[in-house]
Amino acid sequence: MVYLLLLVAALLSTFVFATDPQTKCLALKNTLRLENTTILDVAYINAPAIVSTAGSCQSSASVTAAPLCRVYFVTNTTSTSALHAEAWLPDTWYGRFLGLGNGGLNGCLDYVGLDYGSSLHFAVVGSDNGHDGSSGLPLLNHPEVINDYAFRAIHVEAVIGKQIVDAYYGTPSAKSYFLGCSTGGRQGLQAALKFPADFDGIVTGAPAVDWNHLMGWLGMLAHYMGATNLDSTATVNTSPKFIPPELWGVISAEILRQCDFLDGVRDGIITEPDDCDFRSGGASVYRKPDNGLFDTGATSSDPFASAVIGGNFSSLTADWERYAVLNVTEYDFTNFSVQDVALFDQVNPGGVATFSGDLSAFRDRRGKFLTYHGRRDPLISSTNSKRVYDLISQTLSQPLDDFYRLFLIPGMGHCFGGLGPTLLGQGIVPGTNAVNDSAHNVLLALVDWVEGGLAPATIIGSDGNGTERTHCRYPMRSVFNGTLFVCRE
Ligand SMILES: [Ca+2]
Repeated sequence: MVYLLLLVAALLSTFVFATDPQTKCLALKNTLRLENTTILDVAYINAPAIVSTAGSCQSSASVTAAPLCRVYFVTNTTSTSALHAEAWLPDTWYGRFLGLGNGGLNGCLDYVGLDYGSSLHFAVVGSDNGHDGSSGLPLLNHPEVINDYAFRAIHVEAVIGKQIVDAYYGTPSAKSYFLGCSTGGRQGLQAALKFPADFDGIVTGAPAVDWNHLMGWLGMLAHYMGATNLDSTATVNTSPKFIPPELWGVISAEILRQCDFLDGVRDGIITEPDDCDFRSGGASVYRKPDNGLFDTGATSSDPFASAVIGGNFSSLTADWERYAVLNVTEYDFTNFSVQDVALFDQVNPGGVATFSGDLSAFRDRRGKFLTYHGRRDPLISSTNSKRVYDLISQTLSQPLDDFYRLFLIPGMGHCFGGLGPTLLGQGIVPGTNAVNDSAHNVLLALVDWVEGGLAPATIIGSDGNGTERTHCRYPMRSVFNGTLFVCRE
C-alpha cells in the first residue's frame, strides 16, 4: 500500500499544467494533429453538468467529475469505416488511461463509463464501436464496419485516445486500463488476444465471448420456446411452446423452493446454480436449457430476460444473421436451426468469435485480467465465463491466478442488478461504486494488482445499504459457514 501511495504521488507530481486547463483544452481544437482523425468538438466543463451527447443512443449525459476537458473526434479506420469517440480528461489526473467497451450490437458511447472513470481520475475514452445506434443494420454490406465491431474499434480507440491524453497532459499515461461488460467484455478479451500491448489491466464483465455460438444459442432457445417472428406486433403468442411471463413467476418460485437452500441460506439467491438439479414434473413442457435464467430463479421481469423469453425471436441473433452473416435485409427465422449456427461459425464475420485461450502475449507483458460474471444472468450464462477460464488454463497449461482471475457473483443479473450485494465498482450503470476502495471495486482492485502487485483474493460486493458479501474467484466456491459466506477451495 505504501508503494502504491508513493506511485500515485509520483504520478501526480509529474502532471502540472503549464497554462490554465481551460485555455489548453480549447486549444486542442486547432492544435491536435492525429492520423486519420478530425477533432469535431472540444469543450471545457467547469462544474457538474448535464451535457448533450454524440450519436443517437441517448440525448444527454451527466458530468459529475468536472472540471474536465471533453474532446469529440472521428477517426477513419478505413476508407469505408470510421470511429466516433469522446475523451474525457479530468483536471485532476492520476496518470492512468481508461478505454471503454460497448454493449450488444451497438453503436453507443458509454457515457456512464466516461463519467465514472473520470470521477476516479482516469483519462477516459469511449467510442461508438464504429457505427451509430443500437441496431445491427449499419453492418449490412459493410465488412469494414464489421471489422471495427469485431476487433478494430477497441484498438483504434486505445491508440488515438492515448495520443490525445499525451498531447493534453504533455506526458504519456503511466498505465492503461480497459473496462467493459457484455460486448464490452468480449472486446476486452479480444484486446488481450489481438493487441496485448494496448492495456496493462483489463476488467471484463459477463463477456459475450464465443459470440457465434452465443447468437446461435439465443436463436435456438427462441425456436424451442415458440418465439414468434421477429418484430411481431402480435400481443398474444399462441404457440403451445410459449411460456407466458406470469408463468415464469411460478417456475421461479418452484426453482427457489427446490434449490435456494442448497447453499444453507433461504435468501432468493442460488449461490451455485450448477448444483441445482431442477425437477419440473412430468406434465410440464419445461426442460432445463443451459441458461442462468433457468438455474437461478430469475423471472421475466429481470433486466434483459425479455430478450430471451419475451416471445419474439432474438433481435440480436436476427440482426447478426441478416446483416453480418448473410448480408440480406429480410430472412425468415421460423425454421432457425443448428445449420444457421454452423453458418455463423463458418463465416465468423470479422473474426468475432473471440474464443481463443492463447493469452501468452498479454501474460508475458505482465498484463492483468480481472473478470466477473453474475450467476443470475439471463442473457449470457456464467457457464460461458467458466468455459473461457478453462480454455485459457488448458491452452497455457498453467493455473491462471498469476494474471487472470474470474469472480462469480451469486444473485447478480447481466452486468448489474439482481439480488444481493452486486455493486462492485463495475460501472455500466451509475452508482456501482458504493464503496470506493480496492477491496470493493473491481477497477481499483485491478489498479492495485497492476501497479502494486496486490492480486485480489476476493471482491466484496455491497448492496448500497450496508449489506456486503465476499465474492470468490473461480474455481473456489462460496460456502456458508453458519454465519457468513466464505471462499473455500
Ligand atoms: Ca440461497
